[in-house]
Amino acid sequence: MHTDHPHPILVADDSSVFRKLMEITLSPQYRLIFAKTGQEAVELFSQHAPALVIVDWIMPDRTGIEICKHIRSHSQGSYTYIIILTAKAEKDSVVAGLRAGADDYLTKPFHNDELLARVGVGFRNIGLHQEIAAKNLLLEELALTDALTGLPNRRAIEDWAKRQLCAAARYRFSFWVVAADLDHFKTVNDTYGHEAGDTVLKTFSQILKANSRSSDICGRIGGEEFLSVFTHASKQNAQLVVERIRAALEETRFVFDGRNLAVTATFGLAGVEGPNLPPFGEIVARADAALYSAKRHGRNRVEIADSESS
Ligand code: GH3
Ligand code: MG
Ligand code: MG
Repeated sequence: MHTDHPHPILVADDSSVFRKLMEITLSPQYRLIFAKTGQEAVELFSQHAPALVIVDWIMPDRTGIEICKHIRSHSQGSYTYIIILTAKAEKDSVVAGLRAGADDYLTKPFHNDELLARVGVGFRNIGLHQEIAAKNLLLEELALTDALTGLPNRRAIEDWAKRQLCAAARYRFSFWVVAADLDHFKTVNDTYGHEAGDTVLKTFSQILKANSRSSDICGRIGGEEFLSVFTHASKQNAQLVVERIRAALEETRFVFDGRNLAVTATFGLAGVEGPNLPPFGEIVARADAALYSAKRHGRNRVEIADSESS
């Protein structure tokens, strides 16, 4: 019975005798695919993305070095463990093979149990590579996510926005930055406690998310400050969306300590459009200036920065 390896082992050898010997030893435990030539090995590699490749050092059309190099330069995301097979213990080819990217080698004629043991080591290595890749992915996600709300954090927004801003300049679509800040939020914390404050932050996050397109981004950049970016929107539409968000929060009733509470937020908007766009930080600064002007004018409102390049 095959063990549950999702990816097969690719065995590349021009000798039918060695292919048969490999099959006898490995097929009870592993799923195998066979290549008779170097060219076939390269093709099967890209078709099947094998986790482990056992490759004969000398084949008529390609050398083991070429195949190792090919595999290393065409890796499809996951690590491929390569074992080379050399006819005798030719130290030179072993060294060259390891240099070209092989992980291990076996000398022909091989010992069945040694082959099995080395393949086992290979899969152990592959398992470790997969664990590291999964952890890296998770860490990357965590590094870009605000833990309280699950929204993208400042770094994630900046990364995304900088790329989008280049596209906006090139394809001339509009780019809007919305800065939002909850009003008198310190009072919410002071009166009802930090947990109540956190509930408000989470609810506001949901409102932001529900009112932005999946092609846009909204995130929490710190404390009770949020930043969103809308693209492909007219001034009117951008204003409409933000007004809808403002109203949705205002209409939400929170119940803390048996008391009804309404929370509001203030918004600043800044938009650009055209072939020459200012850096992202500059647009954020303009949105912030509009936000603070709106705070001064009474809070719970939306103000738009004077347009420059639109
Ligand atoms: P303004 O209307 O001028 O914006 O007043 P404000 O009270 O909202 O602004 P201020 O910046 O003085 O206070 C922000 C408060 O946000 C202070 C802090 O208690 C609270 N805060 C920041 N981060 C968090 C958090 O993660 N959770 C909770 N519950 N509160 C937070
Ligand atoms: Mg505030
Ligand atoms: Mg603040």
